[in-house]
Amino acid sequence: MMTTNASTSTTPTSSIRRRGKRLSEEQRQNLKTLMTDVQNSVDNPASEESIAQLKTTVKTAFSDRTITQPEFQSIVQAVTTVTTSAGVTNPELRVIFYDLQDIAETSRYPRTNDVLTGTNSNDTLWTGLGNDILTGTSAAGMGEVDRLIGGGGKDTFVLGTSTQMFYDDGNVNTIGLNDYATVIDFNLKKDTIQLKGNSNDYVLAAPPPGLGLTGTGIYYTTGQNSATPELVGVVSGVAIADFSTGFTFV
Ligand SMILES: [Ca+2]
Ligand SMILES: [Ca+2]
Ligand SMILES: [Ca+2]
Repeated sequence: MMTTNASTSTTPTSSIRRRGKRLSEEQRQNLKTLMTDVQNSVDNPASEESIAQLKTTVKTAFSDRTITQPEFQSIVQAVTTVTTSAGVTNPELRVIFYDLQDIAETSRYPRTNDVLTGTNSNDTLWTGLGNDILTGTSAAGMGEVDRLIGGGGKDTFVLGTSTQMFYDDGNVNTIGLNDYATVIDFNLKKDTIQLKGNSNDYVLAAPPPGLGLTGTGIYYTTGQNSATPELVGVVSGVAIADFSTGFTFV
């Protein structure tokens, strides 16, 4: 499952307006780059159908030589579908969603601050240009692998609330590799990861080697989990030494 089934709410400032202006050369170039990057990231025949769908969506959006905001949202959906089905790596995913960010910026879409919540299965969530709050799960995150992409702005990635730590497999003897959230585009200067409890409950270390990921793993280490820390999150491609910046505990 992906954003199709995610629930989203937008601040009241959001307005959908049809832009009469023709596509600029910059927008055209950005779309071309997007399609090239998607194509280069996907090598799985099973995803051909979703790539075809993306091409149709882009072509339809193109047909009147404008990309309205709803058309852009359709492109985002189609890209999300492709990247979910195709085994796209996290660095590739980051490049693709930066391309979408470029399109949104050159199209001057409103910068809304969004609250986006995923489902109780695997999600890829992207929230665009505003200061957004992303929660990968509608339940506790058990058995879910979610990919969170905040886009531009100052974003908050929710890996736990005051009442619930997400992505715990409930087994104190396993690392819990089947449930975690990956933050794809974390910016240590602007973004925040929200965790339940306090910093003493967690350690930051390399991601588990079996996952083939680079960056920083976030492990829960308190109580019965101290012998085998539980993986709850991975910050893709960013080395983080301590909890002094980029985290909030609730
Ligand atoms: Ca999920
Ligand atoms: Ca954002
Ligand atoms: Ca886990």
